[in-house]
Amino acid sequence: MSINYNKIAQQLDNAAFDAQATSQISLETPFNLQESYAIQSIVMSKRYLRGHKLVGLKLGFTSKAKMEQMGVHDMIWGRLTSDMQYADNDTLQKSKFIHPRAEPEIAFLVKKRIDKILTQEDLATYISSTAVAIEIIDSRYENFKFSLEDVIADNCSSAGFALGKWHPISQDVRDIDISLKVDEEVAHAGNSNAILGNPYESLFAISRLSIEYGETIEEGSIILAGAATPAVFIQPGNRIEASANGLGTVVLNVS
Ligand code: OOG
Ligand code: MG
Repeated sequence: MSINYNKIAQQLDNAAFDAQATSQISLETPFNLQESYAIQSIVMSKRYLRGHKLVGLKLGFTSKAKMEQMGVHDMIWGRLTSDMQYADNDTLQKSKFIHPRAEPEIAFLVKKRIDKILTQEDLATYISSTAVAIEIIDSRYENFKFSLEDVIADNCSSAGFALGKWHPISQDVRDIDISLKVDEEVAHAGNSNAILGNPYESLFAISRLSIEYGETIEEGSIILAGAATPAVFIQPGNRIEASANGLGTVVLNVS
C-alpha cells in the first residue's frame, strides 16, 4: 500500500493549527521510521511557509522516565521553531494547545555550525552556553497516545519552550538535580544523568542524527537534551518552574 505523506502531514498540521486532537495515524496506515521523519519534514515545511523559523532541534525519550511514561523504546528528534519560544516568566494560553504538558530540560546554544559528530573534546568549540528550560509538549494525537513513528511524524509533540539564563558551557551540567514545580509544589525531581548518562550525550547524539538525516545545525541553534523526568499536564492558573543546580530557574505561567 502506498502512503500519502502529504495527506498525513496535512492531518497533523491541521490538528496543531486548530488545537484539535486527531486519531492515531499508524493504526490505520502503518509506516516505518524513515517515513515518519519524511512526514515530519513535510509538516515542518508547512510551518516554514507560514513564517515560522527553524531555531533549533530537540531530542526526546533520552531518559527511561520519559520512555516508560509514554510506552516507547527509542530516542527521537524534532525541530523547534520561532513561534514555540516563550520568554522566561511569560504567560502561555492553554486554549492554543490541545492537552499541553510541561517537562524540565537542559538546553544548549550552538556556537559554530555543527559539521561533525561531536565528542567531549569538541564542546568548547561548538557549544557556547547551557541553560535550564521548560519544554511544552502537546501531542496532536487523541489521549496523547502514539507509536514511535506517530510521534516522530508529529514533530515529537513539540509545542513550546522557555529558556532560563544562559551560562557558559564550562558550567558542568553532569549529575545535577533538576526539577519541575507546579504552583510551588515539586511535581517531578530527577538527576541530569538520567539523560543518556549525562546531557552532553544528547549533543553527541543530535550531531550524529543531524548528519544522518541531512539537517544542518547552524550557529545560534538551540538544542533541547530531552527531559530527565516525566511530564505534567498543565492547567490555566498554573505557575510552572523548572530548576537545575547551578543553572537557576525558568518560569512559565498558564492562562
Ligand atoms: C514526545 C516528546 C518527548 C522528551 O523530552 O522526552 C520529549 C512526548 O512525550 O510526547 O520531548
Ligand atoms: Mg522534551
